[in-house]
Amino acid sequence: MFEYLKYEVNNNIATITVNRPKALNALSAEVLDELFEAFMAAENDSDVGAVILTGEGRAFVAGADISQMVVLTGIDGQTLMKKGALVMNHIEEISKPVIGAINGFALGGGCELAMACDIRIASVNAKFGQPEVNLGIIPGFGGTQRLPRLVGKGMGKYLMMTAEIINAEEALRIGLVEKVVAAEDLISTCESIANTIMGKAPLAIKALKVAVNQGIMLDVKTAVALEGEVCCAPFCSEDRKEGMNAFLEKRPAKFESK
Ligand code: CO8
Repeated sequence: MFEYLKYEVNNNIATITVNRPKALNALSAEVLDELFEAFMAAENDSDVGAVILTGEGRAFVAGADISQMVVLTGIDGQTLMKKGALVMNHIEEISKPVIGAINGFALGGGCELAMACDIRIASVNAKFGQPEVNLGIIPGFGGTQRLPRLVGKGMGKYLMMTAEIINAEEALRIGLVEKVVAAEDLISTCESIANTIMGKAPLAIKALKVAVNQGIMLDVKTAVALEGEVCCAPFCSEDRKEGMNAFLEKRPAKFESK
């Protein structure tokens, strides 16, 4: 189905693995196209309740493909930037939870890809950074915006201006990742988190994503009004009745609606 990705669905979890290990999974235009298609497939598959995104070998993704970018004109560069930004937005906006399993280098476009995920779990071997200024460019797949939103303006500028590569513990300390685990536990930890989330009401998870992703770009008052609008769908669902009745009846809830 894909040349540069592995795509597997097991137990309602779609695992997407960037599979170009000889180039440390660098994001060529072709890989970006396939990522868009793979996330579209996961979104459209009613058997899929969550997505795990990871990389094959010793990298998550070591960035946009420098050997492809080196020959681009300014206009071609803009086209690539738009493609990358579109893919990251698409990943962020799908209705299902996306967990980044960061197994190794997550640099440049790779760190931007990780930041498009809802939740990031890092292996102790993971390394993060935005080294674009070393190449005479700046992050172009959303990094200048998502990094400060995750780690703060000062730390975001520090990382982007110095191009410093940080380890998983430092990424955890600054809030770039949510957990750090042993390499051998990475996928099972992500699967366990995916299963936990899939046990909740899907409409609530979907609404949460919209409220957080869209609300964070607004002033608080407007964002709270958005939260009020977005919470209507889960509140009006059968799952709300089920969840509340289950609590009162002291039994686990069984959610049905998608
Ligand atoms: N692009 C293309 N090939 C890469 C990339 C990359 N980003 N990263 C690694 N590779 C290749 C290497 O060229 C090498 O290939 P080969 O074996 O054919 O020589 C292979 O992967 C293995 O890499 P190394 O031998 O360098 O492995 P090391 O363990 O010595 O080093 C590093 C690992 C530290 C990860 C090193 O490879 C490195 O620094 N890579 C580049 C990291 C980087 O600068 N990333 C940012 C790229 S720019 C970007 O992502 C911007 C996105 C938005 C741009 C929008 C504008 C259009």
